[in-house]
Amino acid sequence: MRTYPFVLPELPYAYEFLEPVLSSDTLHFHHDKHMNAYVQNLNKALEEYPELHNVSLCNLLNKLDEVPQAIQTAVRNNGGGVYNHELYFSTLTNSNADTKLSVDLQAAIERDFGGMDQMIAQLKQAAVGRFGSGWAYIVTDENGVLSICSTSNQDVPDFSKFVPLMTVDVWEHAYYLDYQNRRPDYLDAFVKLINWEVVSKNYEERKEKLV
Ligand code: MN3
Repeated sequence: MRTYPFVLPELPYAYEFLEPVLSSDTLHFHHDKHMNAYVQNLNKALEEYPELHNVSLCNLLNKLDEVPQAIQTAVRNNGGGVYNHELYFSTLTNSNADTKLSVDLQAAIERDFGGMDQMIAQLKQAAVGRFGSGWAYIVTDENGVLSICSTSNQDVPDFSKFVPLMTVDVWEHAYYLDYQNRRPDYLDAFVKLINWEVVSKNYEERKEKLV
């Protein structure tokens, strides 16, 4: 469980590793500037509140009403930014990697969506349909039932009910350098980057991740 002071995690691969889908320039700006700003601003918000220094990020986000009013918005926006970006970067790999789904996750995808193509279509639909900035996710509940959801800005799903397995960032900073305003083109390319081994591991560990 990560707690204050939060640190910017290293990318789990080189900045060029996601090319040609996402450029090294995009990764540098996205990780080193955008994500780093969320980490620094979250720490700044929590600095004067020692009683929150041993509360995990997921617990902070899931119990925002227990966070002092003065920093609720800062924790919501910047804490969500830290959580969402960490999940986003951690579930990507090179488009040639050909990672494999676990048997359990594959069975759940068949059962809950009718197959991989249908699940990806729903994920893209949620991501394209999100007005303005936000996120789309594949989530599981405690029993392993899968669904698609989306949030706006840096909000996160309800961690007491859902464990996000992966997420796609539809803020323009995630794709503008490479795809300009063409969000659907970004999404068509982005889904080739999903690291299904990591997604499968997140699925297996769902019970430990629920808040
Ligand atoms: Mn982003």
